[in-house]
Amino acid sequence: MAEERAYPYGYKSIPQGRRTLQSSSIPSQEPRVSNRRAKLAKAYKILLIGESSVGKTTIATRLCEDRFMSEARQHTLGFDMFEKDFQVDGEFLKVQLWDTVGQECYDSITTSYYRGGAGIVIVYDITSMRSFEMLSKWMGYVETHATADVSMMILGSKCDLDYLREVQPEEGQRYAENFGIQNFYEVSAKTGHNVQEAFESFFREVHQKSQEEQKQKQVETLDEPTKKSGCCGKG
Ligand SMILES: Nc1nc2c(ncn2[C@@H]2O[C@H](COP(=O)(O)OP(=O)(O)OP(=O)(O)O)[C@@H](O)[C@H]2O)c(=O)[nH]1
Ligand SMILES: [Mg+2]
Repeated sequence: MAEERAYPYGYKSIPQGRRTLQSSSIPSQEPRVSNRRAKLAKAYKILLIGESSVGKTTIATRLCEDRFMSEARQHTLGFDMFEKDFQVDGEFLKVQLWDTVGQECYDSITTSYYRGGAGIVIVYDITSMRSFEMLSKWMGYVETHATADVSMMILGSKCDLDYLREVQPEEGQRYAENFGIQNFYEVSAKTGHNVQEAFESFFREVHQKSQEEQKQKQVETLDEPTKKSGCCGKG
């Protein structure tokens, strides 16, 4: 059930939790918030990708609803969107977590949803070497469809099942490092281990990158008249 949370500055609440979306109603651009909310919360679209059954929906449910989904599960049909509010360095952020289906028959549909994504989280299952080997397929999609400087995180899921482990933590860490990805964590949606920590660190990176880009744009705008004066023979 969606959680209601009190906010300061007289701004009542943002409902959190999951919304199942019809593919026709899914915006492919950056998430929009109302003007009033926009002043208070910056919104980011984050995509969750990875092979089927690695635990993407279960991780999103743990993060946004703080519960573990039971064994009686279903493959995600189309897309689910989870919403979560975060506070980073005193600023309120609204995060839309797009949980995509991992089944291969949906591969061509999901590609359009990379547009407008500020961050991408790729999940593999530490008890499945195959899901780890398939990271290269997902990295390929990211390279093809996402913006070049998109923030990324890699998660090794189900770390409570250590006795079934097929992928060592160092292998995951090395893989992430090879791609220059700083945020790598092993998590368990069952126990909640590392879930909050991983996403908090990732959202901080996403937010900082966005702020740096904004500053850069301001500098470029300020530079503009100087360049023009150069054209008049003074520069
Ligand atoms: N023990 C354990 N089981 C988990 C964990 N996370 C997910 N699972 C189980 O793994 C199964 C698959 O989880 P899902 O979240 O449905 O996987 P998915 O990646 O969303 O799969 P698709 O929607 O088909 O792409 C479920 O039975 C979950 O209960 C975990 O941290 N520990
Ligand atoms: Mg799912």
